[in-house]
Amino acid sequence: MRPDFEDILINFKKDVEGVKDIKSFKELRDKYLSKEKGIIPNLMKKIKQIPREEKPEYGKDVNLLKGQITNFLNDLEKKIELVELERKSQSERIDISLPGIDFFVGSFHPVKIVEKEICNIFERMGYFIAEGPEVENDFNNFEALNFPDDHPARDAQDTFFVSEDRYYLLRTHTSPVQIRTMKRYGAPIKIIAPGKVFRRDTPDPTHSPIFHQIEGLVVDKNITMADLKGTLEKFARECFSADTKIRLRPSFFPFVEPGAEVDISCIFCKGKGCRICKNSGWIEILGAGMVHPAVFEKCGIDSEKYSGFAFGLGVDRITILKYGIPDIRLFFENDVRFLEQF
Ligand code: FA5
Repeated sequence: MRPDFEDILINFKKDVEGVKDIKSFKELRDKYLSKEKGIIPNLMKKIKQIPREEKPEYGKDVNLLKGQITNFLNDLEKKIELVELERKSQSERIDISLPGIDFFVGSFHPVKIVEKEICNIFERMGYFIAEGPEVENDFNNFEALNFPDDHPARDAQDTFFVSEDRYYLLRTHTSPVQIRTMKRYGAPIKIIAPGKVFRRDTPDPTHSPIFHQIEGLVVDKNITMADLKGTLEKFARECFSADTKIRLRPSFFPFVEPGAEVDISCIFCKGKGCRICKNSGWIEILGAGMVHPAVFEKCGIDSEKYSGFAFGLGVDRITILKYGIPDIRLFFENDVRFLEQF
């Protein structure tokens, strides 16, 4: 090879040492091979000025030089690409041993969990879900439910009224949904109505001014107290355990006749008597009875033709029983440490 070409090759090898990344590699390649300014293409262009007899030798040496530099650059490009790839995978590497980014996951409130469970039990028995507003009127909440004018439940001591004339109020139970449903759809009916209710009760471990009830209402021909008892027995077994028993005690609600308080056998001592059932072996969970004919009349249903039963259960107290919660007020304090356990 011509000595001046050998010098070019030596300089090229020195330049190669300065190549650190793909950018400096491209600069080097352009310096030697770019069509306009590259050293090798320039040498090729110069062939015209070379005396004729030297041309073959010159041409051969230029091609040799070009071949060596091109081969070298091709190898170098592959190496540089590998180095770049390695650098990229290092800088973008995911350390799977690092802890993940924690974020807050919400959950259902315990009262809502139990409300859903109870609704599911009744839905499986063919009940539809009905709803009513939390702000009610006196007619639906009291009058149509056969509460006499001087009934203590109508007293400001017990009820949150929302209008001066005391016609509008926060419903004190879910029973007004019975009235709304009967007036709207007539008989037959088979519904449950879950929702919030409000009473001016002083808070204590088992009382809260806001709590939750589920109302049940069945109206059809030939509905008897035996249907009520069988339904509640089935509910108690599904909600608590298969060996749970129920007991009906006579009681008074103006919108049912006869009326009853319904107890379940204590789920903690299985009826033997313990601190929770106050040694009685029984725990009260709901009120129930046969729909009073006066209520049917207010709603335009013929009480000679139809009969029905109704019940109303306190969801908060059932939740307390199911989870062994010591105080109803925990449901309304919104303490995440309490709520996230469910
Ligand atoms: C009623 O509210 C009737 N409407 C139930 C009813 C419906 C009877 C249909 C007959 C036919 P009572 O006032 O007993 O009944 O309340 C029902 C349930 O609500 C109680 O058994 C209790 O579990 C719950 N409860 C009552 N007051 C409170 C309160 N302040 N805090 C939490 N739960 C309560």
